[in-house]
Amino acid sequence: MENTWRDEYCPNYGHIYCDCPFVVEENTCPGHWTCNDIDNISADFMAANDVNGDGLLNWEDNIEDVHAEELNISCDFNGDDSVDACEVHMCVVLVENNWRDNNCPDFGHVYCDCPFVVAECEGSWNCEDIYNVSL
Ligand SMILES: [Ca+2]
Ligand SMILES: [Ca+2]
Repeated sequence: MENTWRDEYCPNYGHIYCDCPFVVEENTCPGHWTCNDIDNISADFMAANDVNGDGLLNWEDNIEDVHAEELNISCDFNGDDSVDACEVHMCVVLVENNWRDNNCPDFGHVYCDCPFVVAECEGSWNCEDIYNVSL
């Protein structure tokens, strides 16, 4: 706008060129996974490995021993010897954050809620119950 104005009123004055004074955060990290990607990867992983379709990955799925062992060690966060969809999901989130630490340390971590419904535990309290009980 300034230069258009100068063209009109001071054509001999020349144009002005200014560097942008505002820092636009270069917050990019090529190849990173979004929560959406992580959801899809987790779902694919479950679909590929949950042979009997009960929503859990464990010995019953005939996964090769070593594979299942690794799976349990790295993803069985509650130690019940099965890996449910949310544990897979959490595992993928950890993998992603680990990757970011190595490749884009300034990019920050991703936090994703588990998009899967895992088996309900009858009589258990959910967060809302606990909130109500705590009052
Ligand atoms: Ca299974
Ligand atoms: Ca588990």
